[in-house]
Amino acid sequence: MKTRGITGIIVAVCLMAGFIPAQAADNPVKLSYANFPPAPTFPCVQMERWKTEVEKRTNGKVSIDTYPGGTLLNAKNMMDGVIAGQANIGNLCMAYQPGRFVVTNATSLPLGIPNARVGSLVLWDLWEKYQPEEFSKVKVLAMFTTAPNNIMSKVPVRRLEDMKGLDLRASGGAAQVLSAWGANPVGMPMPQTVEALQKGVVKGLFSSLEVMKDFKFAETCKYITVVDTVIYPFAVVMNMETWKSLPPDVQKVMDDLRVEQSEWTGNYMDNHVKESVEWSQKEQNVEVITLSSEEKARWDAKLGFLTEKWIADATQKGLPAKAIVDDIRTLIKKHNK
Ligand code: DTR
Repeated sequence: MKTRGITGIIVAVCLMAGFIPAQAADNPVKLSYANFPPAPTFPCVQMERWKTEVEKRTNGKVSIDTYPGGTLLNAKNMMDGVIAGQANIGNLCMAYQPGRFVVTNATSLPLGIPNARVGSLVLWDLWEKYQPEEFSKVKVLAMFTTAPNNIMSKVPVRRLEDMKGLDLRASGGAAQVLSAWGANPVGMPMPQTVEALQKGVVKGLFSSLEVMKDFKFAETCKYITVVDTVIYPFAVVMNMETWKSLPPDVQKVMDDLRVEQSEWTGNYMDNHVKESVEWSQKEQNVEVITLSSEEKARWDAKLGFLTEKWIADATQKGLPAKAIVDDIRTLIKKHNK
């Protein structure tokens, strides 16, 4: 009794002095945030940054428990798991479900997104303009993309002919790019790629280059071929009931963070790609192969049909496909200034 009285006095004094945020002393809102890849990778780095910012900006009214490494939801059940409320928040790679996220996956067409910062801002604007039906059951908290994909392989790829029949891991739009170049795309979420490379199921992968360091792929893939092609789009979504239950001031903090977080992640990714390539060259003796402009033109020429094909397919599904592609092109110019 006595101790409780003293504790009460201490809490009251702290509150008056502003040491403890009012809500934190009551019941902070607890939220779970699920992510599929391991903690050191970029989707989880951005998750921790968002958690820190939200906890700080809500003065402790909100506390977020993060679950990296697929411990709560994995790559394939992320969206449905969040809709069902198995996690309050989840981060998903939309390329893993190409048919489900048709509009936003159009950003992974070969339209020339130059880096992750531009990609993230383009994706955000595109989503906001079209508000596709597939997001109607969730609240979107951020959207971002990887940096452009490049080839990481155990064998050198110097010419288009070297791609013939090469087993490379890729998902979604990126897999179609590999097929167009004559390679054999093998689809699987990123976390499974480590074992697939070790066991020789694939000879390399097609992804943004920060994974050379974060997944230590540089230990097995001694070659990078710079093709700087398509990106992978990601989304962070919240269960709609959770969103509706949040106090308006907390909602405002999260709303105000949406574009900022998307751009922050793009910038983080772009810088981290540079570090990863330097590390791969210095510490892992990785060779970076750049294509001559004539050789690169041969690669690019193989990709032209992909956008036309996407427009035809998406138009059939009733989407304003041509306008979506035109918007992406315009948005790239706008954000690349
Ligand atoms: N390249 C995509 C997406 C991706 C890029 N870096 C990471 C890191 C962790 C998970 C996914 C990704 C992919 O290959 O899946």
